[in-house]
Amino acid sequence: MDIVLVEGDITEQRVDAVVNAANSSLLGGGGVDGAIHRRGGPAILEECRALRASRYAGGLPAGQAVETTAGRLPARWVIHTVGPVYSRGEDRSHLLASCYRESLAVADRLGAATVAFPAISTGVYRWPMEDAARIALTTVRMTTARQAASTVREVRFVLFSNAAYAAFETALAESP
Ligand code: AR6
Repeated sequence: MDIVLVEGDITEQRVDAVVNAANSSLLGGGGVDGAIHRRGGPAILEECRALRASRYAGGLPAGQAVETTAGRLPARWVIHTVGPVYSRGEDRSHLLASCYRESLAVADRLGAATVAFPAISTGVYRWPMEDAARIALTTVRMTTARQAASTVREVRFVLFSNAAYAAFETALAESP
């Protein structure tokens, strides 16, 4: 399994699955979520609404993941996951780690070979980039090491700024 870092826009990635840093409502928002819905078109929101009306009437809890179509994106699926809001008073790293783990489990169930992740929780949810990068890389490495039979062959982190890319590059070099 390869881990690849790119600086760019996740909506332009030709991959099997694009992970969305959504919120519990699943009904869209700003940041990467807004970009995915804008570029992917209304088919994604339609499936999100159906999920809210069935499996996730109370919203998708933080740390969990669920797939929809990718609409007009150059991908097959969008995997929506809800990152935790950063808190100085409470350690919520297990929820951030869970986003990566659960998204990879969904990708494996779908049979995806390539998966693109944004830096979950590092925008509106204010998680410090260096710490988020360390959690992301450690979790992806641990998860894929445990699931040797997974269909996932490439995990691509798509970083939206030079600073985000640099933080992931450092964390990649340091991660066990
Ligand atoms: N491609 C890749 N990364 C992006 C893109 C893009 N097109 N756009 C933004 N980022 P955020 P969160 C980066 O705020 O912190 C939404 O309103 C961005 O620079 O999208 O998990 C949801 O609906 C940052 O590093 O997600 C939720 O309400 C990272 O993606 C809430 O924001 C994540 O920033 C979720 O907050």
